[in-house]
Amino acid sequence: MTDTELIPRTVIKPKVERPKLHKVILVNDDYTPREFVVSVLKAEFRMGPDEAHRVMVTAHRKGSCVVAVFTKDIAETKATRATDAGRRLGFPLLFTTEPEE
Ligand code: TYC
Repeated sequence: MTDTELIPRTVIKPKVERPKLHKVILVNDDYTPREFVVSVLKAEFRMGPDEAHRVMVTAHRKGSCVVAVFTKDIAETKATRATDAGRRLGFPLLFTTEPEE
């Protein structure tokens, strides 16, 4: 019998699950200026001007556009901050979140 056979073993099964990602969605409205939407996308979501413009135009044409995916906390914080940036200037700009399938 070897020494190691006397040691009771606990088999630890790793139980780590990948956190579910949440989408941040930009919602169109009739009042927020296009350039302001682009500036919020650049500031809050670190987008370059071309990507920010493309996302803004997609939301404008289709009603909404997925901006990015994050863990739940980060998605909600960014959506709130971006929505508040519009509200401070009296715009109805809205960012929402929803879990990815
Ligand atoms: N529809 C707005 C306008 O014509 C621009 C806009 C685009 C607003 C996307 C919100 O999520 C939005 N001024």
